[in-house]
Amino acid sequence: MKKTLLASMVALLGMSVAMSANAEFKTRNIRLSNGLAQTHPVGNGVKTFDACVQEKSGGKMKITAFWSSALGDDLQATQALRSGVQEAVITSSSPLVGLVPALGVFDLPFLFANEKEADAVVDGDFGKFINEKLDAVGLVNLAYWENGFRNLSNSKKPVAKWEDFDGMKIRVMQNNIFLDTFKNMGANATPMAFGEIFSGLETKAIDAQENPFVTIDTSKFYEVQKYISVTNHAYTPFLVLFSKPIWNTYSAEEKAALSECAVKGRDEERKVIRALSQQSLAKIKAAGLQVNEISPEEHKRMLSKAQVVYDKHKATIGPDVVERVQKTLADLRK
Ligand code: TK8
Repeated sequence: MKKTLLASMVALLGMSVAMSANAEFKTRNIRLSNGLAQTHPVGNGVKTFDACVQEKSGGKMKITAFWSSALGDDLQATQALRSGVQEAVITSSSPLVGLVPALGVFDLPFLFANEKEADAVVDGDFGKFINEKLDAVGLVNLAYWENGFRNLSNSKKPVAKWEDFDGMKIRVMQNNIFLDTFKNMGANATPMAFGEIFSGLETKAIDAQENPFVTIDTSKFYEVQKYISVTNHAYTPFLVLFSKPIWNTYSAEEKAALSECAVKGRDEERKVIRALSQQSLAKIKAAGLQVNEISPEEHKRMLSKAQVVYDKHKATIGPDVVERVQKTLADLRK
């Protein structure tokens, strides 16, 4: 008798401890949108992110993801966050330069040499410095995830040097730096939302697009393209953005859970995308696309050709921002 009483007292105590932890959490259904297909490694990251917030909140918070631009493109979804009608989006930084000009720093061609450098910059002080600018326009950036180094695909001809871009109709992100980079190479660049690429390529409204191998694979662009060039011309990160007006209504525990879990999701997403990249390239090859490498000399030529883009856009990005990233990179390269 005494033993059962004690056991039930212990059980009750356990329940109340669990309840007080969960009392800081309300029922929250977080709608998170994305332009990618769910099969992209961002899907793995979101799964980890969701499992983590569910665990921390005792099942009260959960993430409902919408894929393939189902809730609008990157910029539309971001605006919905700013006005507090949607909780979260995973977006490329590039279409948001109109809101935060400093984000243009990530569009500068050939800025990062490798993923390690990119991680150190975005996960470090420079990333925090950019986050403050996002915060000022109503966006809480929970973490930087990987989109990856971008490569050019097209349906026209092999591209191995900048002159080959000549006259090519290429889709670029809605961003002046990308527009200028490709115009400077001689291409006929058109800004377009991500969700319109596949049909644009299929109907030949555009000849070319540029994205990492994993995106070309999971969004099936290889079905409507013939050539791919390993240009690695830019590394544009993903931002995991949360609506600040909604964020402000959350408890400290809820905020902490989201911040910590977005980082867990990031680690998973980066692991999966890096393991998949070469497999995606192999799949693209197996689908019949011709792969063209860019020689190191040509890479150098492209980089020097791109210098005018740096000069032209430094003022709009913010000279302090460009100098800051260059200083950070110089320190890393010491
Ligand atoms: C997906 C986009 C995509 C980006 C682009 O919504 O637009 O080309 O690289 O990943 O954010």
